[in-house]
Amino acid sequence: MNDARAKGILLVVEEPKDRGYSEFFKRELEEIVRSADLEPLYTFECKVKNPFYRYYLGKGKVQEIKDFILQNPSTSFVVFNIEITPSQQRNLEDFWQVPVYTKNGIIHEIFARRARTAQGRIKVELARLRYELSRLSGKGNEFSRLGGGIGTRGPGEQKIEVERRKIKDRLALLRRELKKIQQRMETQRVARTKKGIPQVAIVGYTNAGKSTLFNVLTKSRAYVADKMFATLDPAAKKGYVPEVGEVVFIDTVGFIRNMPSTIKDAFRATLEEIREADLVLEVVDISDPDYVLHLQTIHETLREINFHECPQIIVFNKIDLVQETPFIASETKNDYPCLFLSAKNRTGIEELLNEIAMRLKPLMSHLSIEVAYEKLPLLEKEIYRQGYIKNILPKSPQNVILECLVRKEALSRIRSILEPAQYH
Ligand SMILES: Nc1nc2c(ncn2[C@@H]2O[C@H](COP(=O)(O)OP(=O)(O)OP(=O)(O)O)[C@@H](O)[C@H]2O)c(=O)[nH]1
Ligand SMILES: [Mg+2]
Repeated sequence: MNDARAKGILLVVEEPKDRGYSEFFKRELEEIVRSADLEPLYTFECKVKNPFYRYYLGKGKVQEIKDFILQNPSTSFVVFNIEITPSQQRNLEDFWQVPVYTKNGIIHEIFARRARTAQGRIKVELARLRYELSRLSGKGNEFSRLGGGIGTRGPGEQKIEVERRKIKDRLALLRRELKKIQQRMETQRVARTKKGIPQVAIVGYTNAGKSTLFNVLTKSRAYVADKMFATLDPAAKKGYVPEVGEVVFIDTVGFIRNMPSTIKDAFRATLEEIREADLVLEVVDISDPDYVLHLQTIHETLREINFHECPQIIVFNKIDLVQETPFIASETKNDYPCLFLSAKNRTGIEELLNEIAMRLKPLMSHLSIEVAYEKLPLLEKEIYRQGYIKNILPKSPQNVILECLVRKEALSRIRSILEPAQYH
């Protein structure tokens, strides 16, 4: 099955600002390439202080790669972990005679393939067009050089202008479409919050197991895959937490370090949805050698959307893949509570539910209500939507005492069922 995958060279360039991260970039690029259904054949690493104009890389390196391609005719692409200009890309393609990609280009491609809903598709196209537009600006400079003397508009520049206009028109159309869809979604979201059900957002690095955990907690079947960015559209579904009652869990798009800014912008709104959450579960793949970096990325991203102060639980997932439970330093955890589990094997889920319950309980009020038997069914129904009944005790032939836990925001509705005097 995998034999049909195109094989290619990974080029990991370490720029001075990224010193020391090349191993991480290498693993990340490999994973991104695999997620795009391509196969890494060989990885070249190089340090570049000052990029060269023509090929970005020095002549020696360009030739070394050319020799490798000649000796390995199955090489069908080269991918860079950094951005190079469109002209450098073309020059290299001419010299190596294989397509040249960049990491950001591939990420846009993966997002384009994964988007399922109308909203997801529009966001991905918006991101891709913005990316193309940014590259066109580079192209414009290069074309204008061909365009003759100072002050004249060369033919290249005019062509670029037409392309740029086309992209801008399409961008405007897509933005309008997206706005319409988002207004619809906003209504649904408001309805959800109004109901007063606690919300728990599941966030984390891509491929950490967020959707797997979401499925376990909500007993549903969101798309799970051993690929990066399997989830693009946030999913929200109800689950049940003991002593709290119904809780809405929100599955989200995965984070990645150095996410292309175009994609980040497109999905910022999606991520901002989690700002309604009462609690965040940060899912981390403990079996990944880079889990500490992943955790940092999550914290940085939450800070970017100004959401780092929300109560959080760190969930170290895939514990089944490690021999020993590692010691986690407190600065790594940011002092948040943490626990270890396997979403796939469903071990540690009960402990997680207890921890969630502990964090959500302060949102709930304990009530002890004396109520007439005939009002009980109506009240029970309301409470089960908003919380949890702990006990029903007979008080008199007409009345019972109902002990329950209800979300604070829901108190007014319960009040409207009862007479205020009966409510303690
Ligand atoms: N061994 C093991 N594998 C797991 C566990 N949880 C999830 N996985 C696997 O990890 C892969 C990624 O899982 P997903 O749930 O799709 O991850 P995600 O975080 O939603 O990924 P994106 O949506 O791409 O960001 C899948 O192959 C899962 O089967 C676990 O506890 N143990
Ligand atoms: Mg997912």
